[in-house]
Amino acid sequence: MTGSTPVAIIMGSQSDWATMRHAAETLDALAVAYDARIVSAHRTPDRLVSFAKGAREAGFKVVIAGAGGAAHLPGMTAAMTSLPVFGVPVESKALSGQDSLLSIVQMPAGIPVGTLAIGRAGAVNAALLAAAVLALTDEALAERLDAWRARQTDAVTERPDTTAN
Ligand code: RP5
Repeated sequence: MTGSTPVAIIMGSQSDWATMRHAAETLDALAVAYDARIVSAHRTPDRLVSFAKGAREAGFKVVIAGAGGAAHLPGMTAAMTSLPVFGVPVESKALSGQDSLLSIVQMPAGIPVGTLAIGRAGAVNAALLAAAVLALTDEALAERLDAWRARQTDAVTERPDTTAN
């Protein structure tokens, strides 16, 4: 962890990387530095406490936390840091991520987690939100974010390719 790395991407398990890599790739596209780490609320609780309590001092500005199932990671992280925490519900096998979503979104008043959509869309949007927060004080990043969105707009064709499946 270094002071020049503004975003922490944490996830509960290696198995979450298939989803959370989309957050990482989006930050790569915006040239935003991040540190991706496995931090499990259940299996490595001491690692979670150490990470969350030290996140601000470590120089992070925003935390993206992805977890699935009984997904306590984003909420517990938010309980131990006042940095913005964006939660990504990972699509679970048993309940298709509905368990993850409800675990993350329904925080009691006082400890906020900005909860995104289930799966890849949530991971991409968490990265875009993190970038938008950082862009409040970084004009060059604001321009890269605008350019990213303009490219997305340009990529939408007027009509569907009717030969595609
Ligand atoms: C959660 O349990 C993780 O966030 C992951 O989504 C889920 C399953 O973990 P594994 O059993 O695949 O390691 O803590």
